[in-house]
Order: sequence, then structure tokens, then C-alpha cells
Amino acid sequence: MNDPNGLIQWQGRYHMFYQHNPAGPLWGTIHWGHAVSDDLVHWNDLPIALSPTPGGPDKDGCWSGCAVDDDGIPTLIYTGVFPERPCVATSRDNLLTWEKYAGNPVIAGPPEGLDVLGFRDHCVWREGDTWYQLVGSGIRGVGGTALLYRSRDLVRWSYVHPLCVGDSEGARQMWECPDFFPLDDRYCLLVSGQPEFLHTYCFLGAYADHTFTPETQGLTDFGLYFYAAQTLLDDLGRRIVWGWIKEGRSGEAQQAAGWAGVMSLPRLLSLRSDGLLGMTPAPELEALRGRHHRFTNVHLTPTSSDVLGDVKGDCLEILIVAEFGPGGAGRFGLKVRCSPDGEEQTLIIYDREVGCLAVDRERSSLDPEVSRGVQEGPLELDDDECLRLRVFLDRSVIEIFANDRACLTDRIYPARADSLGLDLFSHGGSVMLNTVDIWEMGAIWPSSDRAKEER
Ligand code: DQQ
Repeated sequence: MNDPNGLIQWQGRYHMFYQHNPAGPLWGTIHWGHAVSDDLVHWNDLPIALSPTPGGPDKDGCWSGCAVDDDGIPTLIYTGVFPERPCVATSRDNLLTWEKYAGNPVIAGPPEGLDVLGFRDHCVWREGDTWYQLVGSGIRGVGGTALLYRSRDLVRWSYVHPLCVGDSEGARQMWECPDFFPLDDRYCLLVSGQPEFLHTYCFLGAYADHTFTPETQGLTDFGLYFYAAQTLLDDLGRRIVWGWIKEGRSGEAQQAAGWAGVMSLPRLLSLRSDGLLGMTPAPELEALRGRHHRFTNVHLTPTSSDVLGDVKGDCLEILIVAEFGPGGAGRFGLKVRCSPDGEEQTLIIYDREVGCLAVDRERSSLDPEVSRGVQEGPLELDDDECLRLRVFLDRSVIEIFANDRACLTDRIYPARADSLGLDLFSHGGSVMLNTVDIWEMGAIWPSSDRAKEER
């Protein structure tokens, strides 16, 4: 699987569609997979929602898009390939099966006179009685863009103009997967950059006269694995984002595993008072908390060892609240997936001197083929601010949330079965760990499916 698509809450249930190749764990013959959840945490698989139609505008694949509620009619807007063209499908049976619009594609091609790089991926919303659509694109030699269209009926569209245009930086010549929505008193535009293919970028700014003026821009996640993110607005008014967490292992390893690609945890977005994008894991995830281990008031020094005893695992939620006094540690961190002899280990680091959050995968795996390296991003703490480090470890996936504003998603592939250990460290001084909470995490699958998956 790859991108999340068509995220929508329908009759109270959360529906997630996603890019999917039923033929194997590699990208190709793209269909829309479908899963449903009542609580954002436990998911059930549903039958494939969209398949390419031989001879149709989506004969080579049903690429990314969105879902809207057209006065009670669930409607998907997706990209048929090749060439890349917007297509529409509707459902009469509560999103289970989909009928493609006979007049597909609904836009004949990119606007005339514009030399574009790509014309795919869709974000659709309503203003009064008019629908608006963004199509991800790029203007050759200028920069990534999201092209704005409008329509009264979702099938006849007229071009307005680019919602905004990025810079010509090589990494983001084309914007994939645009998502645009209000966030508090600003608007937020999420896009994923091509040919870079590494990050989902976030622009926050003002929207007036159908033009978006970004005021800030940044990464949604400092890792290299949170891509093609898409959001939904739920009936509690929460803006929830998921990203596709890509692989960091070879195509052969993915084939051998029999699967590839995973969806991130649901994250709630907010606009913080400092103007930054806030991101926190959905509170519903607490339903997965199982056996609990708690340590309080741990004075961690550079010579402390074995602070967490024999607590270990590869499906854990870890929450640490740490205080750095004056002259305290310059670097503090958590080691996960450690082999008993330390041959394999992954470091999650808060570097107080530099003001950054990092993951060091240099020793994550004995397998020379998997990706390694250090990923990092800025995290400055106020003088009296504690570090609140929340880490979700789910076998090869690490999702880190620090102080509700810095996220880092990573993939690790320890080769040793005994790489399950945890440890804490401080360098250049001590840290007071007010609390360290560790929960063993439950599965998101209903038990029968889980059993099947494990077979
Ligand atoms: N994935 C889809 C495209 C999109 C890309 C194809 C982003 O629609 O641009 O699977 O990962």
C-alpha cells in the first residue's frame, strides 16, 4: 500500500481508502483498498473499492484522490492514468461498491498555455453552492503548484488559477497530494514534494479571493517516511492526518516479507499560539495500552545504567517527562530495539545544546541493505519547559511526538530476534526524569483477523 486516499467519516464510521496493489508487495496496478473503523484505532478490511477499468481513462491505475459528501451521495475524485486525468465515482451502498461516472475523465487536461509537470491528486471542498478542486501539479521552471478549479456539480469543472505557487527549488518542482483546509484562523496547505519524494510540507497562511498566501512553511515530520499525508474533519471538529509510512528496505526484502508500506497513526492537527503546526496522537490510541510499567523521579546521570530493568518489547508506547536543570545534560536519549550486547540499537536523542530531536539508525540493523543514518529537526524548549517525549514503537515503525509540536517517523529493521531491549542515557550532565511510562501495546486488528495475519 501507499498513499491514504478518500478519508471520510460516513454515518459515524471512519473510512480509509488507500493506494494498493493487490498483485503483490510492490508499487503497480494501483487500486483503492478500503478499511473502516468505529474508533480510529481498530480497523476492518473491506473489499477493494476501485479497480482500473480496461480501456477506460483509469486503465493503468486509480491514483490518489479524495472523498466528499455530495448531499448524501458519497463521491470519490481520483486520478485515472495514463495520462493523468481527474475521474469521479459514486456509491449507493454506503461506500462499499462504486460506480464510475460515464463521462470520465471530468477534466480533459491541464490548463492550456501552462507547461505543467504532473496533473494528479485531488482535494475537493464546498463553498456555498460551489465545489472547488485542487489538482497537484508543477509549472516547469517555476515551482510546485496546486491548480484550482470550480464546479456546480462535481463533473463540469472550470479552471480558476493556481491556488499558490512554490519556489523553483529542485526538490519540489511538483506538488503531489495537495490537501487544503482551515485550521483555527489560518489555512493550511499540505503537499508532498517531487522529485524529492521524502516529505509532506505544511504551509500556513491566509486564504482570500481564492488565493492562498503562505506565511510560514515547514515539514510536518522530520523523518524521511511520512509522505502523501491527507486529512479528514470528523464530527467532533477534529482535523486528523495520516501519512503513508514508506519502506527503508530493498524491494527484494519487501517481496520476501510479503507486504510493503504502512499507514501512520492518526494525528490531530492544531494551530499553536506560536504559529507552528501542532500534532498529537489521537487520544483514542490509549485504548491500545496494555501492561504498564512506571518509573518516577529517576535522576539519570552519565554513569546510570540499566534504569529500566528488564522492560522490553517491540510494540510499546513510551512517554517520558524530563526536566533539565541549569547545567544539566546536553544530550538525553532513549535507546530502543537494543540487542543484549548493544550490537543493534536505535537512538532517540534530544540534543538540548543544539535544540534538536534526532533518531540515529547507524546501528539499528546488522543487515547492510536497510537504510540507516541520522534524521533530525529543530526542537527548542523554553527555559522552564520539560521535554515530553512520546514514542510509539511498532516493530519496524517508530513514530515520535515531542512536546506536541515536533514529529519524527522512522523505519528500522533489526536483524536479531533478541533486539528488544530499552535503555536511557544522558551525556554532559544529568536529567531528572519526572515520569517514564511504558505500555505494552495491543493489536489494532480484531482477534480473528489478527490470528490470520500471524499465520
Ligand atoms: N502516489 C500516487 C499518486 C501520487 C503518489 C500513485 C504519491 O497519485 O502522486 O500511487 O505517493
